[in-house]
This record gives sequence, structure tokens and C-alpha cells, in this order.
Amino acid sequence: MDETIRNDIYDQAVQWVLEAGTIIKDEMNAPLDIETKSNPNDLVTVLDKRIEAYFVKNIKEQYSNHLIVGEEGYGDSITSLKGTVWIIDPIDGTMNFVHQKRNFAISVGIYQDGVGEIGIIYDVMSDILYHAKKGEGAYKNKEKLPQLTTDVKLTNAIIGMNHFWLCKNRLVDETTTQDFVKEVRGTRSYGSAALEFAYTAEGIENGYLSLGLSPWDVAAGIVIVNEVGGVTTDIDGNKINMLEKSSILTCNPILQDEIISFLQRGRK
Ligand code: 2AM
Ligand code: CA
Repeated sequence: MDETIRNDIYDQAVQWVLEAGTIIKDEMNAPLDIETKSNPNDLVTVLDKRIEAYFVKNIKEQYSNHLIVGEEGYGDSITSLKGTVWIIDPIDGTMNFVHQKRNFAISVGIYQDGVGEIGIIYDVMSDILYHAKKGEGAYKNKEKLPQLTTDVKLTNAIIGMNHFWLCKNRLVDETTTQDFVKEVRGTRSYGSAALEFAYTAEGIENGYLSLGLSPWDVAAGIVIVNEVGGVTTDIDGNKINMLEKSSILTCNPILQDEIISFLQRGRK
């Protein structure tokens, strides 16, 4: 993507993300009208929808040839990543948003012909903006994030993963995931995939595993993690298809092979 065009899109996207954060903070204490989607714990509120509609309206007015994929369906329905595509989760971590009023993020990834060019993850309540442009490094607010450490092993790693990994009938046999949890130094479960990507980029987690995420949960995070030398695949080591849901492993590259082969032992 041309640098001047990319800088313009990036500046505009950051401005909309910050404005969307202000809307959320202004309105989050009004009655939220909570609904469920794929299952009783998959929540959506009027604000998830309102924020996505806000992005779609602005993008369509300013960049009429850009395409949009959004969790709440206000964007386009696309079958290819050709052109400039905004991949948006208006509120990632809706359960945290509803129950805790913190630990949720706005996630915006901007891809050109399938290549991640811009990633923005905004931790709204902490007012922390993680952001990256391809080839220009990743930032936490104004601070440039360093490349990931080369001094980490699985036994002293902190890995983000939720407790469903330890239940029966998941992607990996539960005895293997129990062994995995015992092998690593510690596990964390923050409830927002976008924030887990941001923490992996920041190096405060060494990786994050998910049983199943959609493109809007990972699009921005992949760009940001890439910029500090991190890697993202599915749990079998395959490249992510940004048009489909998949399992996710994002991590320090030093740990990648070991985590994948550990989980393969119990892979169903
Ligand atoms: P969401 O809040 O945007 O739905 C929770 O562990 C993380 O998984 C969140 O980032 C959440 O994103 C994501 N997730 C993806 N699919 C989900 C589902 N069907 N139900 C709940 N969380 C889901
Ligand atoms: Ca969401």
C-alpha cells in the first residue's frame, strides 16, 4: 500500500477508534439491552451494534471503495480479501463489557489484498492504544514496543488460554491440555482475544491460544504481534485464513514449534 495513502487511513482510523471509545464511555451506564447470539454466553449489546454502525457509516462516506467485515454484520459480505478491507470488532470482550465494565477493546485491522497493513487495538477503560503499521513497528500509546525476548522457554512462559481447553470434547484431549497447563509457568484468561494479542506483543504474555476465533477477533492483533517478531497460526501451525473462523496460536516464535508439538500429542 502506498505510504501516503496508508498514513492517511491510519490517522483517520485512530481518530474514529478514539471517538468510538468516547461514545462507549459516555453511554455504557445507560440500560444496555443485552441479547445473545450463537449461544447463551455469546453476548451483544446495543453499543456493539451502534459502534460498528458508526465505523461503517464513516468508512463508506470517506472511502467508498473500501470493504468492511464487522462482527455485527453492518459491513459487506465478502468472499475475497481483494482491495482494502477493514476488519472490525466494535467491542471485543463483550462479556467483560457487560459484567465488569472493563477489559474490553475496540479492534480494527486494515488489510490490502489480504496483507495486514494497519492494526489498532484500543483498551477503552485504560485508555491504552496498541497500534502498528506493517514494517514500522508496534506501539503502546507513544512507546515503541521492543522485539520479543529470545530468553524464554515453555517452562517459564505465561500463556493466555481459557478454561474450556481443560474440558472434554475440545480440539485437544483434556489430559494433554492439563499437562500443558502444568508445563508452563502460568496461564491467564483475560476474556478479550484482542487484548491477549496486545499483551503478547507487549511481552507480558508469551503467547495466547484460542479454540476458535473469527477474523475480527484477530485481524488487528496479527498485525501488531507481527511487528514485534511474533507469529500467528492455527494450533496445527497452518496460516490463518482471514475469511474463516479458526483455532489460534499467537506467540513468541521461540515457543511456536514446542507448543504446536505439545498439543499435537492430544490432537483429536
Ligand atoms: P467477543 O467478545 O467479540 O465476542 C472471549 O474468550 C473471547 O473470545 C473474546 O475475544 C470474544 O470476542 C471471543 N469469542 C469469539 N467467539 C465467541 C463466542 N461464540 N462466544 C463468546 N466469545 C467469543
Ligand atoms: Ca465483539
